[in-house]
Amino acid sequence: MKRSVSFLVVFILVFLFVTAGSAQTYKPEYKMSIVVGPAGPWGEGAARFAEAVRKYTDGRINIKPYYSGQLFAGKQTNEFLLMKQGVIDFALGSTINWSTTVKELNLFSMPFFFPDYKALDAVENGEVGKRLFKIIEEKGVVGLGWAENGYRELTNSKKAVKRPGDLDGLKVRVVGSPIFIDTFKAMGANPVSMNWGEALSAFQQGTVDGQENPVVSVIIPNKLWQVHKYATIWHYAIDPLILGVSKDVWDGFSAQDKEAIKKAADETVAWQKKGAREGLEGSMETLNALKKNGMDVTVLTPQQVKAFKDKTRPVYDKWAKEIGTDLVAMAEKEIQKAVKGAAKPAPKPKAPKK
Ligand code: X2X
Repeated sequence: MKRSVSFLVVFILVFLFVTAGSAQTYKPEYKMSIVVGPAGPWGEGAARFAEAVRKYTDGRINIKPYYSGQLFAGKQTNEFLLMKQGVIDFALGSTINWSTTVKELNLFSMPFFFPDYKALDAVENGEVGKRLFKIIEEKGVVGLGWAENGYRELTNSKKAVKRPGDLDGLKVRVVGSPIFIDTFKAMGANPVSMNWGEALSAFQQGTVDGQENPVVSVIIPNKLWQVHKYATIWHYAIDPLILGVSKDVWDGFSAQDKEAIKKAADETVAWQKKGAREGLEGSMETLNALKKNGMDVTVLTPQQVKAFKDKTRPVYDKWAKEIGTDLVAMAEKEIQKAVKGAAKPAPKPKAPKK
């Protein structure tokens, strides 16, 4: 009798040990942070990701997107820290907002640094992108993919901005990341840092004159033509998004669920990037949408861009040191390669064999 009792106890203990090792204790809801609202490719990308994860994990992982910065109580530059601390589980987050914690991410905010999307993709998908994901992982966030807010363009309520002198005294709202203050000061403007959550009412009240954000992801969904008549298309900085998950949360998922999440992430970022670039890779359709809504749109010529770029040279010098000159040099090499590759004439077709 005694023997069978102890046998039973051992059996129960072994059973508990084995099941504790394999059973995943998942949260009923994983919180996902998004700075902007649900409209546009940024917000829609988050919803699609949550949906795809639910589908591919057969409902085991339930992600809820929290829009308009609800999870960080206004201060968008806190997003990364809150992920690290486990307050936020997932985010489709801007590299700008994370750059106050991860200084290397300022690479993307370097003024007039990325000439086109090909160059950006080459950097994200190459050694630099891998290094950046390694850095963020060491700081507590696993990167699942590169998505995009887009090239940041200027809008304002006062005048058409075509040359550096046009920015003199213009009050421009920027994100609370110091490189933006440096860049706009260098170009002669009067930058004011402000969270996105307060920016829309500041535009309405006219407490600032302008702002800078991408056309498809922010200017159109927020109908900024209602507050700003002038737009300057100058591609002065790019804003990649990272689809990320808190490392502690990630480590708690089973191998099978990690695969499912990766699949959902790959699909989401491909769709999202395409959406953020819609109409901006050569066609004027998207800019016409701004004009139709009454905006005065100036697309700067390469010479006009150069005048602004020259002004920001000291910003480049200062921030290359902050980011790490080796990382900046690596990115520059990849950019040059991408630009040259694109300029190369297509190889001649081989003569058919006789
Ligand atoms: O605050 C902004 O300008 C925004 C929405 O683009 C970012 O989150 C970086």
